[in-house]
Amino acid sequence: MRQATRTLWALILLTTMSSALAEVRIKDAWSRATPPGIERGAGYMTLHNTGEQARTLTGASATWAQRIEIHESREVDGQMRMQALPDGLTLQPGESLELAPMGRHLMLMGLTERLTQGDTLALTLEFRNGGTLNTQLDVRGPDASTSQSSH
Ligand SMILES: [Cu+2]
Repeated sequence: MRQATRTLWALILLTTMSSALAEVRIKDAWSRATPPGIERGAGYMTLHNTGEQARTLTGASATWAQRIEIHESREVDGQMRMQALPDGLTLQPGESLELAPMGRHLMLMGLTERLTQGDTLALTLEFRNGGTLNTQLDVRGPDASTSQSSH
């Protein structure tokens, strides 16, 4: 009996830890179509924390990419460089954060399929403490940029 109770608690804990984060809203998640033979892409979106606790995006996963990292592009001595942000991105309560070309992005690595304009790709965002959020990336044309989105 006691063993069964313990198992039940473990299950409840697991369920709680992997719960969907309803208080983080995702808007306008998209990516660019990839040319043939290119196994990398970038994902962009706007995140908004409607909750009362800070939330930290630590990564993402998808069936169509081997690995997804959080990166930041910045200009160093006139050249664009990318670096991984292993600590993730923290959203304070009420804060919005934009992942956009030339800035922070999700680096989609080891693509197992070509990203084709018009596709909608399922993506799971991962947050510190086990929260996840399912969203979808709309694949736009190879020249798409933030300014031509959603208007
Ligand atoms: Cu990158």
